[in-house]
Amino acid sequence: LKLRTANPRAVSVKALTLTQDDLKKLAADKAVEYVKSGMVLGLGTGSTAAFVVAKLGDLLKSGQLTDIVGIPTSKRTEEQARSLGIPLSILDDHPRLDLAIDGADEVDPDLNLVKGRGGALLREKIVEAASDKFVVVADDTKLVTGLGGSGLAMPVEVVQFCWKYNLVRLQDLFKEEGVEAKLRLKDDGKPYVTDNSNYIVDLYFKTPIKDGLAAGKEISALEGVVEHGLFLDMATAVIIAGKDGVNVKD
Ligand code: ABF
Repeated sequence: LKLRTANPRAVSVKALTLTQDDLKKLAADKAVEYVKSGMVLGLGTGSTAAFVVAKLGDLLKSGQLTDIVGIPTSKRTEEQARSLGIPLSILDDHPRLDLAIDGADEVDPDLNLVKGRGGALLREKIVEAASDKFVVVADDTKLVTGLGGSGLAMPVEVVQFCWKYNLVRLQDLFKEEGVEAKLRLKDDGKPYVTDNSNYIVDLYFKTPIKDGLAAGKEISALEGVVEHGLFLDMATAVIIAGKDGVNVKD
């Protein structure tokens, strides 16, 4: 892994007053430097990815970027990009993308990720797998030493028909790790429904996942599971903004 610091002094002086949103924006601005005119781009979901989409809109408006086409990873992102006049298309017309930029919930030292707390993991994983490069943008609160180690949710998208079956099986699968599995609910107490009309079962690990690859395979093997939030060996670069500056790991 290479670690580069982009102009750390300039950023760290300002960092004294930087909010988490400022850090997300710094990471987003750095990521947009990877974008060239004419590219087909995967547009991520979440508050950090939204800064990327906003910046792309600005660059298109000012004429600094031309001819880009975006493939959104969620209806939310599609709406934002459309409102900014970013030309959009679908994966069927562009099954191979040049670059995807997206946020993450957890980033480990080997650039493996947990994603999907924003509920868009299925389309994110497909679009990012279809991209030649996948750049992750995050503030430094997302760094973990082991995936699942933040104590927050590791999402699994499941079909509605068998959500309870999947919840019970997932809990059994990780019994030794003391996992708690919960159906994701909206504020009104009704199940959260993804853009693909599925439910999400969130897994809460008491300790970090020991073998992410094995865990991912076991989860995917359950009938009724559509996708899980472990994004292993997918990111080509991670841009992390923190009080010490903006670091690019690739
Ligand atoms: C998407 O947005 C998701 O994969 C992840 O769950 C979430 C991160 O959101 P935020 O940038 O708002 O923290 O990238």
